[in-house]
Amino acid sequence: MGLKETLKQKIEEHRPRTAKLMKEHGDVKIGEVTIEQAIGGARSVKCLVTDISYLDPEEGIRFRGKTIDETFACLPKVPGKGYPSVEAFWYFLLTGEAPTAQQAEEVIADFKARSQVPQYVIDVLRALPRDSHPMAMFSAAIVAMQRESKFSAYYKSGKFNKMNAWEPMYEESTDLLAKLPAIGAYIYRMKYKGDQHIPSNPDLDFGGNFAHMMGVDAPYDDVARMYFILHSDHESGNVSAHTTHLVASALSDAYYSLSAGINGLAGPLHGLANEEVLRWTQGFMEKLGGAEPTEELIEKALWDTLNSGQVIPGYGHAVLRKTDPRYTSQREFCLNTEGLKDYPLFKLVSMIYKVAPGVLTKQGKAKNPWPNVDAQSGVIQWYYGVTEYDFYTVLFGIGRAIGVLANITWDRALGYPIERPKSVTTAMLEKWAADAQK
Ligand code: CMX
Repeated sequence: MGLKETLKQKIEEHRPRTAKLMKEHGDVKIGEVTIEQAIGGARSVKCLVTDISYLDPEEGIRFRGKTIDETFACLPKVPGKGYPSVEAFWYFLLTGEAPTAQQAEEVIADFKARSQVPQYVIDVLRALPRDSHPMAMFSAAIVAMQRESKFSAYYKSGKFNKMNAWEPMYEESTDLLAKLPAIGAYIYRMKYKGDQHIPSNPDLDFGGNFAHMMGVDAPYDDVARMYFILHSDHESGNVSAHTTHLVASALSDAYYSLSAGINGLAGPLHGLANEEVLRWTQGFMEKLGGAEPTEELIEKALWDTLNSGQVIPGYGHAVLRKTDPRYTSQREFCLNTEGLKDYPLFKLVSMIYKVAPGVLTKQGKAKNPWPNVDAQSGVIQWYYGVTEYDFYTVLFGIGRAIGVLANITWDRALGYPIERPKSVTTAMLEKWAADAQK
């Protein structure tokens, strides 16, 4: 059975579970909200539902119930390569089932058929000032394609049926995802490689073609596959996933929704942290002026950053309370790759890993002093020659699109309503606080 038929079957099996919970158990309480949570960014408030990934504070992410290693192990690898295709992973995230090699090949063929980027998107990118941030370009390219929306066309068709709305959402999510490698690579080469472009190679999968269009040799294709899969999903409460879900809840289409999510990813406390990590390390190296980095010098630089009121990029997390397994997975890749394990930037990042948790613990503010995904990802990019670090969050965005687009397809499948939490006033909080003291 192909992806869409399998997805349809999974949706039909799942719908009665959601319907039963709503009808028979809708009033069961799963948590309470404190004043701290209301003011403090809804930390730990359980009010989103997804089965696509789950983030345990101690263990880290599981995709469809599987750890990162289990996920990589269960999916068919691209022939002759070390990692599965993004297309196989898309199948897995959508259905919860690992595809066979044949099913993965079918998805790869389907993506290829949808991957042509319209010329007007290129025109939009070229019309933007060349010093625009790559994330602004990426977001603009995505929203520019809104006129292609199959979901919006279906909504306006006069035959809109909530039960079938997942189909056009699935279709346009696949359309959109399949185009992202070419858009990302176009931005990269327009901005940093003298506007010299490399045409897409129709024989390659998502990650392979991305590496090819970027102009970076193997094993960068495997790096791209690993990177996109690792960054795909981190349950639903993070800014990019939540924003995409929120915008889609108004029955906005995938183009509007993903573009909004990408804008959230562009914040320095979220995806832009991977750029900030490189900015921090490069600034540190410059100040050293050729001297060898030592743990003492790193410790001083970290304190300087904290004392200047800034955060240490790549460290801390709103949910995680241990080292992010996405960090560990990339670290292991470095340790297992000849050349990378002795690479000075990797050694520096490893040294920061030794020092930063102690500094943050001593400062006593961050609830989690351990590194997140962003602390490590730039090292690998830099090693393979992608040193333009203001581009790094676009890479994150291509990966994140896989997870959030799978999620909004399921949002439509399960008929999730428009999101609309309730706000209260400060005076109300003060009254409830006073009442609680009586
Ligand atoms: N450096 C310095 N201070 C930090 C810190 C860090 N890395 N992490 C947390 N803190 C501070 C917070 O700013 C907060 O300070 P105030 O009380 O003055 O506001 C305090 O510690 C408590 O914060 P927290 O509850 O531990 O963390 P939050 O849930 O509020 O924030 C996060 C989480 C990720 C935004 C924060 O850890 C941070 O700013 N980290 C650095 C940026 C970063 O790496 N972001 C990427 C996260 C992963 C991703 O989304 O891509």
